[in-house]
Amino acid sequence: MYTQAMDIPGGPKAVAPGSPEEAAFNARIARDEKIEPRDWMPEAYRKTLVRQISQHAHSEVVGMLPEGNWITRAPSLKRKAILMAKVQDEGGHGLYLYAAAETLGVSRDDLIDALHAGKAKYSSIFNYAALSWADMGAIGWLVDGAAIMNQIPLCRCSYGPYARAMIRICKEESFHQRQGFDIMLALCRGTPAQKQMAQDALDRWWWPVVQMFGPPDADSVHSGATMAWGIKRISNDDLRQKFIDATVPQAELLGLTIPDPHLKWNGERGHYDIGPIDWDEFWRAVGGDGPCSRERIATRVRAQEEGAWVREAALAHARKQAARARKAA
Ligand code: BYC
Repeated sequence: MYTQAMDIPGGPKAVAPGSPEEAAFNARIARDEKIEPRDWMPEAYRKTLVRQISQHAHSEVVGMLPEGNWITRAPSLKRKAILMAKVQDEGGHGLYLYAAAETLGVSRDDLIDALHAGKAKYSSIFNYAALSWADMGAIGWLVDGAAIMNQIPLCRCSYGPYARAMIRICKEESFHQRQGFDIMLALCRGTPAQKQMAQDALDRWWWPVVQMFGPPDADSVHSGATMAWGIKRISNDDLRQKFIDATVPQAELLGLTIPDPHLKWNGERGHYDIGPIDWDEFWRAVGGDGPCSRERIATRVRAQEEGAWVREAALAHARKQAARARKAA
């Protein structure tokens, strides 16, 4: 599989700025070539990739939790099977991404320990509770919709293993988005109480999803470097705008109202204008003080502890297989 962990002995060498290695790296970035794990790369490039890819991996596995809570309460066998498949996909995305991060010389155990110690970030959006079945629709439609918007440009990221992982992830995310929209459509075509459930879910998820694209460009500390390196291709504000422009007509089709009294088409700009975003709320969620932040980490830590026997059994099995193969040889 294309994101298998690769060993890079010793890691990248430290090279003085302006060195021939750095000039060659910059030229490759300018030619839009992929950087691969064994290629020379500036330490800051490697570090920023580890930061972004590991945060992304953590978001996928923490993102399994709000939906995982609803598997036993899905309204039909079909919806249950679809939701289970989606949550399993997210676990898979986490695995591709941890494997991509490992190609940069970090260990998965260390990354997961940092998440469980509350030192690593994951997407702010997963600090919110999923209160009703309509939230499964809203998460798929809006959260996965925002994720696709953010992740399609990452398929062209300059770091090969991340870009290749993103291609597969985006294919799966588009199924996730469509299943969410399908849940919303079923509710909106249902009874008035079901439509109200869909509206209530939109009311609660809208602003956290708008925040999910990250701080405004003026406050985005990493964008300058990551855009120059071809990691990020489109800025936080531009992606947010694209998402809003694409989503407003979808809400109209559903017959739902976006909870923003300032939302208005601006013919001059050719975009929707929106009301002010509550950035204090965003930073509280990012800083571990969101409505479900503590519960999410506690659940992850418990899952890791309760799964220890599975990891031990898998390792014992692998050791036995290896011993058998050695004997046969
Ligand atoms: N939440 O300089 P900035 C999914 C942090 S999973 C938390 O703009 P950057 C799904 C940022 O890390 C989707 N923190 O940063 C899964 C930085 O802090 P540090 C997850 C955030 O990296 C299951 C600081 O704020 N997607 O879709 O240039 C079910 C300054 O920000 C957030 C990805 O991870 C946030 N929302 O841009 C359903 C995509 N935003 O690191 C769905 C990959 C910002 O200095 N990541 N921060 O401590 C990215 O594209 C970029 O990292 C971001 C942020 C756009 C998120």
